[in-house]
Amino acid sequence: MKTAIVTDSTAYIPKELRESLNIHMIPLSVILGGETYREEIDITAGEFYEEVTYQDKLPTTSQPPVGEFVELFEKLSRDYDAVISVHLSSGISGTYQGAVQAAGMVDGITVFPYDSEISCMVQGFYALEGAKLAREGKGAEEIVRLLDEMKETVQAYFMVDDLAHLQRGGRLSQAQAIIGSLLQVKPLLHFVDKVIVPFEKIRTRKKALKRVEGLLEDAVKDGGSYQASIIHANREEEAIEWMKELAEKYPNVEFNVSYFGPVIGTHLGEGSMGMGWAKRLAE
Ligand code: MYR
Repeated sequence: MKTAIVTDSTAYIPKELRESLNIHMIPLSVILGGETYREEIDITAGEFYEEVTYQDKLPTTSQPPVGEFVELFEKLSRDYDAVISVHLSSGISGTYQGAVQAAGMVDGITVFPYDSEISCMVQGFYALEGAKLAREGKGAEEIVRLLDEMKETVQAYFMVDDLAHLQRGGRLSQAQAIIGSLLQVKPLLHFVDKVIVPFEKIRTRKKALKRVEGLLEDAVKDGGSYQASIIHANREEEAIEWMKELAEKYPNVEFNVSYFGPVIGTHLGEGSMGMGWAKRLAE
């Protein structure tokens, strides 16, 4: 059985890595200054964070059209028996639902839409591990089972400089009053049941990062083999510094630095920083 792996642009897997593992990508779009850009294709993260500062109107985002999923799945049906389509959390975007709809519209290939219940490089971990398992010849159902197993070990925490972006985009699932009380602090955020909720109120960025390190330390103390990604919104230097510090302390964790690209950056704002990790399945 030949299984293809698809993910969407919000995994922000670098193009070369995607290509080396044969991961197919469907882009979400950002609407900026009246123009629609498919992220990772028409606009880079760097271009987005620069351009956004010149615009009076704040950007918005949109999910891929269902037709694009249908087209891709049909193309894949020529060479594959199955496809696992890994997407950002269904609680924050209709992208996963688009894959589900398209799955019911194509013949000749079995589509397994997969809700990562998260986004960014942590979603990327599912696509990367899935692609490695597919390369080893594992069947789609087995891969989905293993990804579900990995899900038990996934954690991610992030902080934003200004909660107003999340509030405006309607992606913070709490009563307005609670959000209001959080506007004065820098809460750590995380996903619970597919949606973003505050994890803890923390006053400073430094303390928030320390707290995330503590959560990582707890999670990886079994000595297993983990991968972690530090994810930043136009704060690469800070992210690299943090990664170097952590890499020295946690040798059983393989770290990388990734980014909040245009679509996720629209909802989090520049300056956001986070980290996510998962226990490894395959080498
Ligand atoms: C759409 O228009 O469908 C895209 C909506 C994207 C919402 C993004 C909300 C923030 C997600 C933060 C992910 C952090 C992962 C560590």
